[in-house]
Amino acid sequence: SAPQGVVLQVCPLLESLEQALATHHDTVRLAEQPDPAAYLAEHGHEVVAAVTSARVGVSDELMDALPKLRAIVHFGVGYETTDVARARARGIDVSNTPDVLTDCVADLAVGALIDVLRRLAAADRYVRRGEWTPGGYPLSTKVSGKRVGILGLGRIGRAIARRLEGFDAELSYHSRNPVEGVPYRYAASPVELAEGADVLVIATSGGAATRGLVGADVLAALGPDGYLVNIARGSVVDEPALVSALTEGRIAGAALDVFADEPNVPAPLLELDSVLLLPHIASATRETREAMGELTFRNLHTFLTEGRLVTPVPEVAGS
Ligand code: 8YV
Repeated sequence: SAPQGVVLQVCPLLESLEQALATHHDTVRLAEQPDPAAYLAEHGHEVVAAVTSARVGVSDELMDALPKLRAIVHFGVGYETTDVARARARGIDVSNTPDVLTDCVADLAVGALIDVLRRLAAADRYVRRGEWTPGGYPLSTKVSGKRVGILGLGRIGRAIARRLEGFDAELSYHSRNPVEGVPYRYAASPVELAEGADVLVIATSGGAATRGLVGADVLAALGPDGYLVNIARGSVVDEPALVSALTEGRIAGAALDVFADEPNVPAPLLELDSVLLLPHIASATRETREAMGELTFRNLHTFLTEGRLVTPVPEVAGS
């Protein structure tokens, strides 16, 4: 059955999505309430659906303040910021925005990989500093034909692998279980994956199941000629271990779109030309963000009119 009631917009969202929510539903913006806690105490029981971002999710505290909540709709493919098991136990449905961002995230992963091996952003800085002397810029590392290990072979991991086939990459992957029907070599552990790779690309989901999966042991296995690319979540990497591996030259470089505590980037990384630092922009194109906004809206709208979500998250969170 289709629940009737207030839609709570938990945090600022894409403008066109905010407009659609305001136009078509009885939507309240929590962040714009003069006293959000007072609003929740007085009106929390009116809320049947919450719309939030992958970054913010719905905290346990907020969930508890919404006794009639029936759906949590995320803008973004990640939803580790919401305790899905807790929501399920209360009969709350949860959705995300898979597929629509896969191309852009995979495009950016490959672009970032090429950037860090060929030192493009660093070379741009060199030119802008007026330091260009013929033959003066240090040689970089070839991309085509490299051994690339992909951690997490879901939709995004596979899209990255497909693109890298065009660069004659030797592809391997690690995930909790081998994936049927893919032509890539399966590595039994992240360490084994890193040992056999020149570049390690992290494309797994975030959350408790993958926290710290790439630690000092994996970075040591990647080695001083190895590169790390992370377009997933900063939590997957032991960030202090990564910072020391990079500053001490125990890995060759890294391309990072995500960090443990965004928007805070560890200060030592700012000094390193071997690191590409991006402000979590893998899905951030006009086309993809609009598609994410539309899918977010469709999830909410279908829930409120038909009582079902269009893209519910998988049964077991994180799979
Ligand atoms: C967004 C993301 O940057 O989809 C995700 O999981 O990380 C990104 O697409 C963002 O989290 C949207 O709120």
